[in-house]
Amino acid sequence: PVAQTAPPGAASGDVAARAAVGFHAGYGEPPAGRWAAPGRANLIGEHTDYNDGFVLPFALTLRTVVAAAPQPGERWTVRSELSAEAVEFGADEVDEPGRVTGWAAYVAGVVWALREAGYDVPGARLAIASDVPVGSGLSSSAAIEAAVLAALVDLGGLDLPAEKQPRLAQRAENAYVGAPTGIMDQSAAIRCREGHALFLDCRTEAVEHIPFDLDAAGLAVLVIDSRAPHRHADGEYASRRAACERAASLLGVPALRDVPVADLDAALARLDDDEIRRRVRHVVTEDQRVLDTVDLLRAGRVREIGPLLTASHASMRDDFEITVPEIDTAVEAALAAGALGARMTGGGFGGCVLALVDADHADTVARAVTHAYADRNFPTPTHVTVLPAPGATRLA
Ligand code: GAF
Repeated sequence: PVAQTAPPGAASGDVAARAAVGFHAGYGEPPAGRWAAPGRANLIGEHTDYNDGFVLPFALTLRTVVAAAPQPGERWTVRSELSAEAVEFGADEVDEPGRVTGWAAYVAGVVWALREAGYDVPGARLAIASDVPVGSGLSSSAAIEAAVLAALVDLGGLDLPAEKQPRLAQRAENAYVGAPTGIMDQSAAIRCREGHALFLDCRTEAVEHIPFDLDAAGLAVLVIDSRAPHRHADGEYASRRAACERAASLLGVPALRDVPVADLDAALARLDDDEIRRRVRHVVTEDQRVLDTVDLLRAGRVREIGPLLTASHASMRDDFEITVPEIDTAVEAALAAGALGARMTGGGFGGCVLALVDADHADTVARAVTHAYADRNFPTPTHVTVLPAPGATRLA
């Protein structure tokens, strides 16, 4: 298959080298180490995580690298290749969510969440470089959180095993940055394994690494950046989450995960609002599609997951109403050009589409999407072919 490349617009050169160079240029000495965490694509299971349900993301080889070294006292200094200015904060600023804003809030949020959980966080200097595009729905924020967390845990010798790290990174995102997201993205950035998708039960946080061997099946996953601007994504995300919580309470269950798909019709009959009914139908059927996808992958029947991906997209479009015209166009064009399945990946209202394709057909599908965009005067989409990569790690 086609090798994965950095997206257009990304800084050139190896991201790990860029982080080290940025550290040296900013602080006048080499870093003590470098820690990397990936962006993610979600194969299937959208808006199920905060309903205590199931998700199946995999990590990308696009990643964020943090070069870091300790510094005395409770002080943190952060540099990013995206900004000329360093951001510096001490314990006082960090202990009051809202004092550190912008991209540095993801770093301060991790320091804050660690301190709140009782960890003695080492002061540190950090320099960040990233190949994960920002605002494309590939979870650049979780990649920063996971890489910073890995760095601070190592530098401070903190007793925080990988399986406990996603909740802490999620807390940084929810309570410090202020985005009411679920646990999927942080879990993917931290716990994914190369060559596998991460089957995660978002209630228990139990994981199973499911072999996702695209090469062996002669397949590829094409990730197409719709380039659609995120339209009111934050408010819409929060309102979907609130609707799901309301539905669970109307149905008298802790979360929509507790509505078995066999009882769906009976549950829907108890709800009198059509919009709420459609939201519930998406979540309950999406959980089942994750389980069905996992069964097929366990049986090595990768080609056969295509219709489940496409059904997931239809459910997001019609029932959860989180897609936009650019996204639907990309999915339709990919399918018309022979993709085995295609769906939006991530929170929605823009972002990326993933298409499962025969490896030797990837370029044809990508070209078909580009043509469909041109016909509708949408901006030219970009695409990469991806392979399942490992989660957060310390680099040699
Ligand atoms: C975003 C959120 F961050 C995730 O927690 C998840 O809810 C996803 O949207 C939708 O599946 O990526």
